[in-house]
Amino acid sequence: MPKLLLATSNPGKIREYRLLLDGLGYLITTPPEEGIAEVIAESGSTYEQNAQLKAVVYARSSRLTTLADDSGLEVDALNGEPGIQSARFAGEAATDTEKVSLLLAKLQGVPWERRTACFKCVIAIVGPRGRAEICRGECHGMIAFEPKGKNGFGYDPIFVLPETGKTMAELPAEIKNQISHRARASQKARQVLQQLRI
Ligand code: ITT
Repeated sequence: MPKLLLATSNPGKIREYRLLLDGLGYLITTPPEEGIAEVIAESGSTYEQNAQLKAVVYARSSRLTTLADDSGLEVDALNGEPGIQSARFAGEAATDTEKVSLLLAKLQGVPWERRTACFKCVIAIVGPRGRAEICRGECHGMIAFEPKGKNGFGYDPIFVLPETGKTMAELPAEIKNQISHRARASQKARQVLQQLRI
């Protein structure tokens, strides 16, 4: 079975991709499993550039088909912040809880109807021929007034899906994996990965 390297150090993303890319005939592997420890400065100014940067660097050092994900949360009342800075929004070493607290503090006093937000996910896949394919997905929702739920990662405890009235962190992984920004981008990524095997 060919290997597919998930070029990420985020355990939440790895958990989700193991399910989202199941059954494609790839053996999913991670940088530590391949003995690779790249430190990449995400120097791009778009999700696309950062995803491509991560995929290309890891594909070069692993010589494997490689998938990278650059994602983020865009909050309308904050003019799209934290956006591509979502991971580093509260400083390099901040925990998910600290990031969530900072975001809630910035939204203090903002009423429900103005708390609209969107999760974005851009996947870059680099195959054996070195060409990068890009797949995008998004998911619209609202920012809660307080965190709820223990599932998922990152900003999931404060991202409410209006159609369910629940936060992403209150939903089981199977449901998040049907509706999330990453799920949507992955539907396209599955097609790309299938093509690369032919
Ligand atoms: P890699 O670059 O190693 O993949 P990262 O966490 O630094 O890991 P990003 O630069 O793409 O990845 O940052 C995305 C951040 O956006 C992530 O750290 C979360 O805080 C947030 N995020 C992305 N997808 C999310 C999701 O499905 N649920 C909650 N938060 C999410």
